[in-house]
Amino acid sequence: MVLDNLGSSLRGSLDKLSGKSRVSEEDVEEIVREIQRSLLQADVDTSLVMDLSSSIEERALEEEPPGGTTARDHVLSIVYEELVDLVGESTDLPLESQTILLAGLQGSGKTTTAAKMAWWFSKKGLRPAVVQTDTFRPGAYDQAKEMASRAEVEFYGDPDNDDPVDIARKGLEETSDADVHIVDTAGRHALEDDLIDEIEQIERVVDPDRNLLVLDAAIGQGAKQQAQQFDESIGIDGVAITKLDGTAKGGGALTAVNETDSSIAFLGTGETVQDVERFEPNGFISRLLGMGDLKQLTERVERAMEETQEEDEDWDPEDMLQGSFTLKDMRKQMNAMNKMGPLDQVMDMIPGMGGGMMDELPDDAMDVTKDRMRDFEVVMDSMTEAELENPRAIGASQVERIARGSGKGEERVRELLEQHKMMAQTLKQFQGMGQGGDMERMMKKMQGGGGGGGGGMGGMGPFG
Ligand SMILES: Nc1nc2c(ncn2[C@@H]2O[C@H](COP(=O)(O)OP(=O)(O)OP(=O)(O)O)[C@@H](O)[C@H]2O)c(=O)[nH]1
Ligand SMILES: [Mg+2]
Repeated sequence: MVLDNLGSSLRGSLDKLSGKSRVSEEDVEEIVREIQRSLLQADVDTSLVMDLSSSIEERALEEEPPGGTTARDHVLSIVYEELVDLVGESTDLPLESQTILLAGLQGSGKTTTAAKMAWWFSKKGLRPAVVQTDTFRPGAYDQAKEMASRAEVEFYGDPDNDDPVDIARKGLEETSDADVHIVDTAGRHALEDDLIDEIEQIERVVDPDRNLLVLDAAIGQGAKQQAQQFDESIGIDGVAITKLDGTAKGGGALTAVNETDSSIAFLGTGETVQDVERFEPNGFISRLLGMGDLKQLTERVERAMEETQEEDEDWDPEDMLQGSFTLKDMRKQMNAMNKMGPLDQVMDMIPGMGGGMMDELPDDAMDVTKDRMRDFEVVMDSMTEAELENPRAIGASQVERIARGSGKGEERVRELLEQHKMMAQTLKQFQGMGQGGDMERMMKKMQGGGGGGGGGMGGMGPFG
């Protein structure tokens, strides 16, 4: 994941501020150094890094922390705002009829992203179609067709036609019933004139509402030039960053976004059509800083619920964000999680478990965690309704009974209670961020005010 170690290294320095009411110049310098190191390691453009760190430094030293805010929270909220500002807003994608053209180098993930985006739009109630115009790579047609069928969306391609422009034209005609047309194009190993010619011609015929550049997260500083060239030829409105599930650093993609004055639209986090997320700057940075990303998590839980028909009349993930977080909520979350994709991705979104925590785990920790979750299930099965609803009331004698009943040992039972407490606490912090704990409203508010410099969000005490 992008800037993976930023969260953990930064939290280290920030923790040193705990208990202090003022930050010293030294403190700020150390924090800024950590940020610089992480960003540069992640291949973010040097001048961007310098701009960012100097504004953090300036603000941390000059701005007065709002009353009652600790030094740590004050600095954290500045870092947060500046990082949100760096990654920028999410590309505007209205949920309406539109045509989207995908561009990018060979293997960047265009075809996969086309199917993922189509799947995403279909989940939003629109009717998408994928049009495959790649006549360059043998197998492109079959691959795109296969992926579109996995996404359960309409598909057009023609393996017998070797004119991509003609395919594009016919594709739009043949799929005219669809609302959202996603046009996939061929890639080349480098930006050659014939690729540029081809995509310009397709662009003219397709007349897209949006052009998205698909970039592999592994692309380093080279992203800048590539982005510039595509921007010059067809104009880039947004970027889809793929393969964020790998070890890639992703900073190059951030640089490309800044270079083209565009924004990030989607993040690809795996090979299947469901491994896609709409980019959300606030959630993204929260996750990066190890604050968890509740909105994404809620969305994934909802999806997982729908898919497994487990939709439970009594349970709405939103409730969890509003009021009390019971062991039942935690169990639902765990159940859904198994259907939500790779555990480490999901973990990243859980408040208190994200970011650095994953880095610190040994390689086989994920399996251990899976075992632990299974144990937690068994432990919960040995609890009464009342205990599940109000775990705080569970005392030593109950722990003993539950341990005996589940055969899992008292330590496991306590671990579960600990874990629940931690999650509940972090949720509370998030609730505190909005007035009246309204998560949706808070997110909107933050999106409206975030990144605007000044102290827009600082006053809300988001980390208090
Ligand atoms: N792990 C992972 N793999 C991905 C992701 N997106 C794409 N891939 C893989 O990357 C490889 C290339 O993806 P494609 O979608 O075929 O890329 P493309 O840009 O269409 O490639 P060309 O058509 O040859 O230019 C495939 O093996 C995909 O499965 C992602 O988000 N995560
Ligand atoms: Mg392709």
